[in-house]
Amino acid sequence: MPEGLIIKALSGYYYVLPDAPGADSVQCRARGVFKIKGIMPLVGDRVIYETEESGEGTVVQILPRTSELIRPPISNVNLAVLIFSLVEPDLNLTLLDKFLVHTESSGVDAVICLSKLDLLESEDRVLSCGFTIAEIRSVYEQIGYEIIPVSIKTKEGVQRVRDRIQGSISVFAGQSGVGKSSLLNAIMPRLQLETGSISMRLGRGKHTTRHVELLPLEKGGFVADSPGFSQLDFMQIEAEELGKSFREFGSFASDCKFRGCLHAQEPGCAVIRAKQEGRIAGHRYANYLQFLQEIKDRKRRY
Ligand SMILES: Nc1nc2c(ncn2[C@@H]2O[C@H](COP(=O)(O)OP(=O)(O)OP(=O)(O)O)[C@@H](O)[C@H]2O)c(=O)[nH]1
Ligand SMILES: [Mg+2]
Ligand SMILES: [Zn+2]
Repeated sequence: MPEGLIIKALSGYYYVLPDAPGADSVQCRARGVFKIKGIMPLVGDRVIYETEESGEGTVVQILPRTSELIRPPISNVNLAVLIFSLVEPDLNLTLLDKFLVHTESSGVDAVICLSKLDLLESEDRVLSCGFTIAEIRSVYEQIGYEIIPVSIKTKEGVQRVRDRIQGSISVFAGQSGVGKSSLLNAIMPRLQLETGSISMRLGRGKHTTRHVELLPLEKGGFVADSPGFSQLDFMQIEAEELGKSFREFGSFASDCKFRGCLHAQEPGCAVIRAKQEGRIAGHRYANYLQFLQEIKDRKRRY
């Protein structure tokens, strides 16, 4: 039976791109057994499928996944391109840190694009989050994240993003209206993905993109556009795991006095000490504490 890649999922159908070069995607249903087992095929899944005479197919097996993201729902990506606009909507560092927890805990590398650079009258402007671009860069680059300021108007950063995603399987993720589809159009003008405007009243996008879809890149690899979202809750991560998703905590956490230290108020916590010494950014630590509380509150609800 042939193998292929799910490039789109829509209304109960999975669109499987056969491995054979030049072939069109096959519209497939999934075997009922997946539902019973509680495993649903995801965009990004490599699958084995069979075709019927009608030309439609059935997904019969999902091959093991190398990674799995919940938001956006996609498997087997090795890079998440997190798009955060500097303004319209305003940059939200708490949401960014939450996304980073999600990618870290899923074992997916992340690049951060700061979009709509052209809308800032000066790059030195202090943003509503209280930082300048230079300050944000300094914090996140030190942790080990690549930061790419971009604009589809001036084309700044576009080539850098194009180079970065070349050859890999990546997904563009971020809030609605930050410019994910616009940036993809700038990278590959032939795509002509639909883009939307920002609601003046709400100051955010209108969910123009409705589904996750993998798009083949010209020189190899795939990139997925995805619908924007504003909420991200911690459905799977445990309190003990959270600290591991903050890359910069790692080198300090091994010096904490207690094993299983949650870096909240434990005596002899090396992470708290590092924060006091300015070696961990204050807002990152504050977000850590907020997420820890959210995880504890979630547990209490069940
Ligand atoms: N000035 C400026 N506007 C931009 C830029 N990038 C995107 N926009 C505008 O932002 C609006 C939203 O862009 P989209 O590409 O639809 O945003 P999206 O992230 O795909 O949104 P969803 O599909 O709803 O998740 C559109 O009006 C774009 O023209 C940019 O670099 N500069
Ligand atoms: Mg879009
Ligand atoms: Zn600690």
